Amino acid sequence: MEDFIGRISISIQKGKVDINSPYPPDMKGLPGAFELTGEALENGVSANDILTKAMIPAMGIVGDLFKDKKLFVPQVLMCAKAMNSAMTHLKPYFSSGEIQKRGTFVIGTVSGDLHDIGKNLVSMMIEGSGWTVVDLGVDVKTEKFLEAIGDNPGCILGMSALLTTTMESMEKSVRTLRETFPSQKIIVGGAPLNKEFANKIGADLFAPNPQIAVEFINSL
Ligand code: B1M
Repeated sequence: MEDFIGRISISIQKGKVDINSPYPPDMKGLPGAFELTGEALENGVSANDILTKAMIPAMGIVGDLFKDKKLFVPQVLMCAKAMNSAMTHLKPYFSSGEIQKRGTFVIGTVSGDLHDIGKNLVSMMIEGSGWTVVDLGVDVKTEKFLEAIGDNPGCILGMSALLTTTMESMEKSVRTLRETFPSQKIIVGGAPLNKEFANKIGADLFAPNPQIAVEFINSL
């Protein structure tokens, strides 16, 4: 079992998706996260062990390296892709209830803003740490956030904004959401934001990177 756990972890850390993936060049022709996860399950390794001992710690390592600028966006996207390919094998176990999900995280890029690369990274990292993610996409109006919170009681909400102009829509959305759901946990992120802005608009956390968001929601 340890062998599979270690190999799945390495394949995710290195962004090795499957046997046909040419990335990373030094692993060309080798099985990736997809094949190794399938094999591990066939050999009796539990879905829960694969998730909690290989995948989640691997994405944690990736997040830390990204935070420390030792990995960059394209590499992190490959790691997330590798993790997602492994997840396809685990999905049936999630739905059967064998794996306990930590909760639901609703995320969207705020109204007027079409940037989604950062948001997608956050979604993938949070999904990789064991949460169900409801991704509302980009240009999300306040009403859509309200509806999603209503549909997912107890969820944590994440909002992303990349433009100084759309920081205003974020502020409006947070203030409106607070009127209906005063105790809703809200995390905000995006390059032009900072802690002072998050405090001013009444968000619970400014996450400068996905790993801070992961650490925060896992601590709740
Ligand atoms: Co746009 N754009 N863009 N753009 N774009 C910026 C943001 C800009 C800084 C470029 C510049 O002028 N230097 C500038 C904003 C200026 C400002 O407002 N201060 C800008 C502009 C002006 C525009 C347009 C207005 C351009 C135009 O049409 N005249 C237009 C606006 C469209 C719109 O949204 N309505 C526009 C369009 C676009 C593209 C469509 C071409 C494309 C987006 C493609 C896409 O997302 N699918 C694009 C891109 C790619 C960029 C840059 C080059 C890169 C953004 C990015 O993806 N970075 C950007 C310049 C730059 O940042 N260097 C720029 C990588 C990404 C991983 O980082 O999103 O910051 P980021 O996410 C980080 C953290 O912020 C954090 O985690 C991520 C990883 O660390 N994070 C969170 C983000 N959300 C989080 C949420 C969390 C937690 C952490 O919890 C919920």
